[in-house]
Amino acid sequence: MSDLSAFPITKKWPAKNPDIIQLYSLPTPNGVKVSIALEELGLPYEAHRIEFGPDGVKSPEFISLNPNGRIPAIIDPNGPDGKPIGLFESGAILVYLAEKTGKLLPADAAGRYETLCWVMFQMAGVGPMLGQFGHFFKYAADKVANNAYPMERYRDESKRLISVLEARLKDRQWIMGDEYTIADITTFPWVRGADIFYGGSEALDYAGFPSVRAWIERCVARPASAKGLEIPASA
Ligand SMILES: N[C@@H](CCC(=O)N[C@@H](CS)C(=O)NCC(=O)O)C(=O)O
Repeated sequence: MSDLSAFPITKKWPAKNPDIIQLYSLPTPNGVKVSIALEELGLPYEAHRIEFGPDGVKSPEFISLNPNGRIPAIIDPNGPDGKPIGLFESGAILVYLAEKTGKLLPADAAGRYETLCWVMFQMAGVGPMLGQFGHFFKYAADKVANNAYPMERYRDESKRLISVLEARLKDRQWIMGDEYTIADITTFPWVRGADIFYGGSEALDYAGFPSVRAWIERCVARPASAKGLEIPASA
């Protein structure tokens, strides 16, 4: 049996089966990237639901695994050289899981780097911009009632980024063509989430992005991806 005692997070959220991947997450657009990848890969894992706030993501035990205090994070008891490894940042976790299994990332070097370009495009652009849009559009709308500029700035940049995706997906099934990859897994939960969580599809003009909408439907129609969207479930 694997010994995870070097990871203080396992004291607060004990592993029932320390021999399988431990996922610390919530079903948010960043969190579900990892549960979707784990489901698509068919890897055994144990999901721990970590709430926002001082008893969850900001607790010393969680911070010991991710100094940034944000889900998702994982421990893989069978990491490089067979030793346990802890990881945070959804993009890094997806690359790790893809490389560990040789799946969800094209085998040829050029395809692999092209996929990573789109993963970075999401990590640095789509996620942060749509997140800020949602903040001003939904959660802090009362704080900017007299100043539309913050919402408009992030709305317009979000629309521009989605138009980049629209062009990419016009004649492709998935971001990388015929292969479903970590580029799709990192991106679709955010574009879908701006509608589901923020009610932003009209403000972001989703009607004008038919290829993106059809791609989201294809992603959600994959049973493993649909399942990952709900994990970790509430208690
Ligand atoms: N760049 C990080 C972002 C993670 C992130 O922002 N997670 C949010 C949930 S979607 C979170 O944990 N927020 C908690 C907080 O802000 O206190 C990643 O992709 O893993």
